[in-house]
Amino acid sequence: MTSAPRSEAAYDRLRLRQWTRGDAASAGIDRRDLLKLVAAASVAAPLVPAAASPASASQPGLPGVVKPLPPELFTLRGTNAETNFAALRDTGLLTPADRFFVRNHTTTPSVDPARWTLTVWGSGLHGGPVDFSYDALRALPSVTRTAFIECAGNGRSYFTSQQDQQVSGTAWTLGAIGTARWRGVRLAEVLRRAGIDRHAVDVLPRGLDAEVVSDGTNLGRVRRPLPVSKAMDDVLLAYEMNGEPLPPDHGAPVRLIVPSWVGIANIKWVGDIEVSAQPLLSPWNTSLYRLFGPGYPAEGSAPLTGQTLKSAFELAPGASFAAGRRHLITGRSWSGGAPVRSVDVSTDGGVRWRPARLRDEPRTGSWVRWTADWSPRRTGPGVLLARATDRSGRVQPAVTAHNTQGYLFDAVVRHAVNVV
Ligand SMILES: Nc1nc2c(c(=O)[nH]1)N[C@H]1C(S)=C(S)[C@@H](COP(=O)(O)O)O[C@H]1N2
Ligand SMILES: [Mo]
Repeated sequence: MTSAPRSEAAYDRLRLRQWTRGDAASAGIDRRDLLKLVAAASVAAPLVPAAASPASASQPGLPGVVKPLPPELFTLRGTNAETNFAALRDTGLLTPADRFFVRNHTTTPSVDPARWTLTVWGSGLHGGPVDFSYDALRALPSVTRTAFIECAGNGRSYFTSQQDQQVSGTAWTLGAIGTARWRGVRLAEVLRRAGIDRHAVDVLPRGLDAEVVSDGTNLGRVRRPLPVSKAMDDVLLAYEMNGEPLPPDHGAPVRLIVPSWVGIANIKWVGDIEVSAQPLLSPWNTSLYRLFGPGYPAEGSAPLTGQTLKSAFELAPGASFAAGRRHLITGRSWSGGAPVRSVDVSTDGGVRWRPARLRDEPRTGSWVRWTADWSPRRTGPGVLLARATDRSGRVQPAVTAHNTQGYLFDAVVRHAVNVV
């Protein structure tokens, strides 16, 4: 990973300065609308509650999502479906596509690969636009890698339930993450074939899903610029997930995989990629996916890049355990910064901690499964905690600093259980 958050911050100051002077482009949205959105981002609105969806009773799914979303596997939240962590207990390292969370700004589009083309265009190319058909893309050298995708707002609801703070956005618990094995073409390969110029600074992939209208403002199609350094590094244009063609809800026929970065970078249903010699802005790197609030500048932090550090038990909320028996408790930990080094577990509400047993070789951009034994003696309510440390030395804190949109929650989550 070449672009440390610090260089992204410096680069972003340049991007914003150029934008103020009118040298940076915010195509697809009016400048004044974008400024208004940035101003509004520093105020938190209430969380979107879980959908009390009448559809889920008769037909387990969401109108905008193709795959079934049975309640034992998913919790529906607006247009999105959160994976129930308890449903991962019998899965391996990889999350099967039928259990992978779905985050849709609008609805899953139906894209015919035979008629699909990827258009690469913009001022950062030597020549004019270059089109790649699905077959042409599949004929290029392929690479395979295991990577998690995690929404920047994963864990957001704990700002409210654990820290008593107001944040806006989807009220995820910890299930807005999944890990899969992706196969595709390196974005760098495609950009080189399209004739990327050394003056290129930003790469803007855009989805083929519907335009997003938020509070009456049309934000345009989902798109978020990547600095050229990241785009040329480890990003994939993926067409396979766990050995199968990409499913519709996860971006068929082709999506971006941006390892270790916030979920929004992984643009689904990509239709075109602008390569620009000028810095680019979109709502998804200005008013969204930055940290806003008292501790941050008015225009927010630099755009979010790497994910943070988290742990989750593969248990339902309030899960029951029989007293006087030995139980195997399981969970997973992950970090966008470095491989997980160790995980500690507490079964007494955080007084004593002991190491969990790691079941996987920790790797960058993936998660590790872990286990611990627990023999509860006394009946009644209890709290389980898991705290990960990564190889950069980062440890999950007790509290996450507040930001209005509830991004990057990394504090230790208190998982309520019942001993019976
Ligand atoms: N085109 C498009 N790409 C998108 C989105 C979207 O709504 N449209 N959602 C983004 C967000 S916020 C996340 S967290 C991930 C979720 O990927 P998944 O639905 O495959 O789990 O996709 C990202 N890519
Ligand atoms: Mo997301």
